[in-house]
Amino acid sequence: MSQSFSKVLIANRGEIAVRVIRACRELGIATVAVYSDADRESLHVMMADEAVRLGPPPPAESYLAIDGLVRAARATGADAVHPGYGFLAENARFAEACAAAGLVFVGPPPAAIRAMGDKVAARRVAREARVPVVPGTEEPVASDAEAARAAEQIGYPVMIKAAMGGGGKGMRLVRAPAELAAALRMARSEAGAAFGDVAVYLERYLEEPRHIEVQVLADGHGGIVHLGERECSIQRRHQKLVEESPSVLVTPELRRQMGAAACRLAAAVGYVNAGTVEFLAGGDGSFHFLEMNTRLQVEHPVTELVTGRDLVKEQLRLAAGDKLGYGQDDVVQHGWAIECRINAEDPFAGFVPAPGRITALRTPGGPWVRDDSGVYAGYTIPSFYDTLMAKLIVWGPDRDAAIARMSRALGEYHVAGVRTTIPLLQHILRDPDFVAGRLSTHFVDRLLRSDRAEAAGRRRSLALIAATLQAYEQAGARPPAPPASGTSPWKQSGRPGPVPPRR
Ligand code: MV4
Repeated sequence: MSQSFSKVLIANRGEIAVRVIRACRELGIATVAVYSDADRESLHVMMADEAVRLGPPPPAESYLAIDGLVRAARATGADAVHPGYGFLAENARFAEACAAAGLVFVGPPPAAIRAMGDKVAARRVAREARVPVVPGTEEPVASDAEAARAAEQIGYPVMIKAAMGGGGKGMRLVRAPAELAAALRMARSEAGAAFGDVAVYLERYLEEPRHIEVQVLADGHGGIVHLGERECSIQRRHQKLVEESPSVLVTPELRRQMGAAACRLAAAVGYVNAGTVEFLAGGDGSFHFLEMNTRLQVEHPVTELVTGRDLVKEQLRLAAGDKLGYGQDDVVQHGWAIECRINAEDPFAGFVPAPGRITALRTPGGPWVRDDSGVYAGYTIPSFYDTLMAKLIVWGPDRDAAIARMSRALGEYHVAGVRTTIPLLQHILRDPDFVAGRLSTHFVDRLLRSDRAEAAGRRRSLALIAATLQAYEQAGARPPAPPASGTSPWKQSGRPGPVPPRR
């Protein structure tokens, strides 16, 4: 490394803070953890070389408090700040505050964060870079009449999206002109409450897309490569459950096209560091730009396992001003990797968050099994943050081998004291459609439709998950929304859902 860091402050918590600490330790870089009062006993605090208290548990008073984080970095003599994902990772003002304090922000330039945070601006950059975008408006729609004209031109069904949104929050599907005005009103009000900006735009609604994203790495010297794709279609309410790389849908030619498009976008926006370009892909080889995530992603390990490259070390190197040092031809994908997110949520109670004390824990091992966890036996999962406990990632020479290995590893995972999503993950891994690679963004909803689950016969617990979910959805309109922590305040979805019935 040209000018490596001597100490890095990690402005995050949980498994991703642990992940960054591990990379730093291997590089001989000292680490500073930060923690809220709810995280005194957290694994990232125990693993870092030193730790600084931020404040009370609410994110606004701890992990989102820019001044406190910058002060902690200055006080400990850190020379760089890694934001992880969520919290302040995509906050341009935080990146600027770091720079103003003489700290290197381990992420892209503030201008790139800003441009990609504004979805209308991001679509413009993509169009200008000849990246296929979903047909839609080039500007936010100013009035109902303008929206109606635009929708006719785009063709129904259309999707209303918040200009400053992302990640699926504040979206509204409109199937017919008669529904448009009411949907616009709702979308604007949701966007205003969640993002502080009522601007919305329209896109053509793609019916059964797959969510495929491309990992890019860019240095500050004109070097840009992509590290292939991740298939992220297996999700529930915009929370991914299972991710894999490569994608069964992506041929070498499609990979070349999507990769080149992602690199063109990164170049056009002046990107430096690791970033992810999200696409919706059809089964016919078509793909359309959705948004760019200007951070390290939760699911980055599947890319690491198939490319053999440590993305956090790459981030640190690139932030220090290094050149990539290799080109696209040097990037090779080998074998197949799958990640399962293990959340402390009760799948038998409408996926209600299940914080509490982990009384016993046995984690899987064996060849090509990786457990990226933020917890330990005896640890109490606090209720203030998101429910992600751990990520289980496996590698195999091909998809079938990776699926078999993941099933085996999930079977070895024992968590006592809190409910987890492991039972649902087991069902997904055994599902005939999943095994055959028939994936779409509707996969989990379909799996959890009670009739389908009941038809699964011997898979009794799947029927139970589906039935309890249905009961919760009927009782409370919707099960509790995932907690908003881990997202920036302007990405939060406003108020939480109704409290589900107790069993
Ligand atoms: C769409 C779409 C269909 N058509 N846009 C959801 C997350 C956000 N980033 C965008 N999302 C979608 N945008 C158009 N024009 C369908 C989704 C979508 C989705 C996308 C990726 C993964 C899961 C999803 C689940 C439901 C809807």
